[in-house]
Amino acid sequence: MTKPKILITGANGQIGQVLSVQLAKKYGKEQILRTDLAQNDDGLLPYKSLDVLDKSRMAQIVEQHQITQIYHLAALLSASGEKNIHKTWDINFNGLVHVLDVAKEFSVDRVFFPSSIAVYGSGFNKSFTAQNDFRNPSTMYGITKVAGESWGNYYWMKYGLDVRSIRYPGIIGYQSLPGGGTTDYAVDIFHEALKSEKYTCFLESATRLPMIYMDDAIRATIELMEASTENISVRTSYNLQGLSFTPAELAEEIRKHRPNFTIEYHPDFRQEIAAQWPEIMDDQLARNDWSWKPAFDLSEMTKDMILNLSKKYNKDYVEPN
Ligand code: AKB
Repeated sequence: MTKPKILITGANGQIGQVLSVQLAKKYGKEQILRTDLAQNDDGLLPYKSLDVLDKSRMAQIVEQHQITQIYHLAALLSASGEKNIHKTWDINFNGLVHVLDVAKEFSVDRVFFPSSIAVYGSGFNKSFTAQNDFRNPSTMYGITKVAGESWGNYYWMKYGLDVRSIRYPGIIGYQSLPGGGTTDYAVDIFHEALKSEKYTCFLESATRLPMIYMDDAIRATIELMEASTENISVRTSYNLQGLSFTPAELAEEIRKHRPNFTIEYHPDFRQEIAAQWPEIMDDQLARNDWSWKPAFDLSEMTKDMILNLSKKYNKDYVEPN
């Protein structure tokens, strides 16, 4: 099988940074083209500046580099998206439409588009959210994801464009920082646990949300993109479940490694967003169709985060008793 030539948009974001490295390891760095808004990059992997709203430049890059797969990650997240809803619609929705049009025009083989748990909002079963449960998003970010899922499905049905998607839970990793999301607390808390041993959480202690460790999220994404076309039964977006916990449960787990760690709760507007999202996702279809199975539970994820961030912040790592 020939190696894909991959374009990544939003490559400097939380997922993009880690996914680019993983794709380069898998296919070779000459097969990857990272893009984002910044003019220049660190030069370690091929990079070009690209604003996803500039459709003609996107088309030029796809044609010139003979791109065969696009991972379209550029987006504003749920919390920052609420601060400028028109800009959020523009970047998240029109950016995706540009990708779909360009992919269709230049016969790109496969497109990956991340959706999110934010497609749910009210009137659904929070404690075990089915793939096709009612989607009535409460944020502009969620609205762009619901619309985007339908557009991906439409391009598949009408034009045979092979668009694949995952509804990501909150993603936790030590390699990169999130920005502007409601689930960001679950990364920030680890950095603060290592730096100052205390954290002020912007969600209430009992707010349970679906999350996933970065390694699992990246593996899921690549497994989905590598699955045979005939195995893909969902063309909107697959529910994906890694683990679920509350801020209080996470703090308790962190205390096993950092016994002096303390947490306070000062919920802000993000609490209202989180309160309307699922607690646990039913991801049976991902398990059936492309054998999805998460590897990290709360204790393994916490251990790996603390281990890696201890190195970053020059702290000793001590195994809990
Ligand atoms: C956010 O919090 O906005 C994202 C998401 C769950 O889609 N991490």
